[in-house]
Amino acid sequence: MMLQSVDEYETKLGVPEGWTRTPTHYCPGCEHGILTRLIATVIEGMGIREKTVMVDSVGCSVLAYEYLNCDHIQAPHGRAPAVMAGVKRTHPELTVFTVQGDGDALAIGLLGTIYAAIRAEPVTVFLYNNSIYGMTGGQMAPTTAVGQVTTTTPYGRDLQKTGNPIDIMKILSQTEGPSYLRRGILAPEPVEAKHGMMYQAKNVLQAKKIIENAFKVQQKGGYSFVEFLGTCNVNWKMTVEESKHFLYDQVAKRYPPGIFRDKLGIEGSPK
Ligand SMILES: Cc1ncc(C[n+]2csc(CCOP(=O)(O)OP(=O)(O)O)c2C)c(N)n1
Ligand code: SF4
Ligand SMILES: [Mg+2]
Repeated sequence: MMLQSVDEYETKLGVPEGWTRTPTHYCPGCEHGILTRLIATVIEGMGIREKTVMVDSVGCSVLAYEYLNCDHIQAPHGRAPAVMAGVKRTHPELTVFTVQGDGDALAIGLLGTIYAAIRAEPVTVFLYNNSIYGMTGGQMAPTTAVGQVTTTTPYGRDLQKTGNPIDIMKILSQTEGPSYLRRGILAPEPVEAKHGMMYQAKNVLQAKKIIENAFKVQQKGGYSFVEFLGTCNVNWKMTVEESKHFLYDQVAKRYPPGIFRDKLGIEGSPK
């Protein structure tokens, strides 16, 4: 199906109730937009828009307050988990979530991230891991690969100077608090086909299901943390196509997708 304009696309595929139709600032080819749109679709599907609060963090996800028509509070620089806990404790009937970048959640915000998990706050974190500080121009993040060139590691990330990259699934798996720990991929997968390169949407569709699962876990009183792998073609200095290959060939090998904890058996047997 080839659609020519945004209006034609929205007429055919529909506009989620929670989508404001504001043109987004995301760079073309970035999955931040996919994530925001999927969250809007899931919120509509679950009928929770008027009882949902998004805590906006910092990084390219922050402007979701312009795009998602639910309630918002801003808590930049790693403070989202603490603010989510406050909102949820005072309003347990609400669905409370954040979208944080790897810089926000795993650098300045790592302590807040870990303690919210340890306390098993019934809230939901969606982490957008693009291995870099996207919004501020491509500095090294805690998830940047050893050897990866960024604006602050022009000769490649040096293990001796900066240590190993953080794997948040491994860290949170050491704590008893979380009910749902999941890693997924937001980008369509490039595959060789008979007439050239094609993109499979399988993981994008699965990402929608994972978002729904995370909210369901929260509704059952559990803490859910989802790490989504995404690209930042602009700061990786790649074409959109190269960035999808890099994500699947390199990043997803270092951070394999899967279920790391599923206490409530939301995806099958409890784990
Ligand atoms: C105290 C302070 N430190 C740093 C910044 C700059 N800052 C804004 S967003 C950001 C990093 C964003 O990276 P990430 O969280 O990975 O999100 P992304 O844009 O990659 O999705 C930084 C360092 C700031 N505004 N204030
Ligand atoms: S700077 Fe990177 S992460 Fe931010 S919108 Fe652009 S491509 Fe996406
Ligand atoms: Mg980032």
